[in-house]
Amino acid sequence: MSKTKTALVTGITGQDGPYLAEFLLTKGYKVYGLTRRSSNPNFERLKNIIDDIQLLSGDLLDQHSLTEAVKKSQPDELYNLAAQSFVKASWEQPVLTGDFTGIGVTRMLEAVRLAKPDTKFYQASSSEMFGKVMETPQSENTPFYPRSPYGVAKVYGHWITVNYRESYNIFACSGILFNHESPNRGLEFVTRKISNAVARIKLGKQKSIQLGNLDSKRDWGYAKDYVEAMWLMLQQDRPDDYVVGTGETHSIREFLDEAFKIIGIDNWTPYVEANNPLHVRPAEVDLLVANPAKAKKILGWQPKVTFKELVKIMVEADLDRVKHT
Ligand code: NDP
Ligand code: GDR
Repeated sequence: MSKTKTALVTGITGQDGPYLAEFLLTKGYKVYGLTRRSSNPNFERLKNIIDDIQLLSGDLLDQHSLTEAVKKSQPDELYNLAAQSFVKASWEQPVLTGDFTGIGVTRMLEAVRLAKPDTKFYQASSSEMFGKVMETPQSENTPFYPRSPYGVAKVYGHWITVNYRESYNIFACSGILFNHESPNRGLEFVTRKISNAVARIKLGKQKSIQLGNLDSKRDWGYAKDYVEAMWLMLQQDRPDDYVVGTGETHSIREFLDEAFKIIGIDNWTPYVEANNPLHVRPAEVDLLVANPAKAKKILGWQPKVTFKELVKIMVEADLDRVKHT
């Protein structure tokens, strides 16, 4: 009989953590999740699996708690999803973002090195590392040019992961994931901000939506598809880095087109205030589009949900949620 595998997931309370945990549970894993102390814990996204996982306390700023979490859980696989992940906030809290999203990766890797060095390690790297893109589409070989303190911190996290692989022979992979969304996306991110506002406008609870730059383009996929790619990376014979995305790009305007169409509105301009200074960034990432050929060839990974389907999933989930609140 094969041994039950154990996984430790940091960032378990975020968007991706619960989807990944659910996926690992269906594969028969014992799943531990790392959470940080809060006066008002919010386990809403964990409600379907809370009884099936074990939570451990730890903070990316606190080396001891991370090492203890690895010691206690003895994971075969560690998925490091925890980060300050909101790009706009990284200009407001650049030092904290560097500490969580950058140095936090070193702390996690040190925990592995000290407590269980044969753990397979996944680092949640980001397409934001490409920033002011040096080529299109972006692949594993495209040079980085980050455009925010968040992007800079992720570049650090990426290279320290590569460095621990090369220095200590740790099975460490970096997944360079492009934007992935879902009904569980935080309300501050543009897709969910739009799907939620569209639902509220339809149900008469909101009149308009304030946004920033509508011209930037993103390669948007569905979060549930992307957690499978994370897992696949750790099932290979050797550790490596992979770009994960759909290979398609769409502007915020196109997202608005699709979202408003679902509630029967073709011209959304009366409902949208663009270029609101609160939401415009000091430096923008104009265009991201993945070249996911390596992930397809080596991992056999392909996205299942299309852009249009993604918008529909999100708007319909918010219509349902708003109706019942
Ligand atoms: P979220 O912002 O939804 O979740 C972030 C998680 O990190 C939360 O569970 C949060 O906990 C936790 N966290 C933050 N700070 C700390 C800390 N100091 N100590 C412990 N935990 C902490 O992110 P996503 O789920 O969307 O993304 C997961 C990872 O993937 C992130 O690293 C993100 O940067 C990266 N990424 C995401 C992409 C996307 O499109 N979603 C694309 C590419 C990369 P709490 O609930 O307590 O705040
Ligand atoms: P991003 O996602 O910065 O790509 O990072 P976000 O949804 O925040 O922004 C996408 C684009 O939309 C423009 N935009 C707005 N964005 C927000 N949040 N709010 C607005 O009102 C608004 N108006 C326009 C932005 O300027 C930007 O061009 C996400 C995060 O999940 C990161 O953690 C992850 O690494 C990357 O995706 C890949």
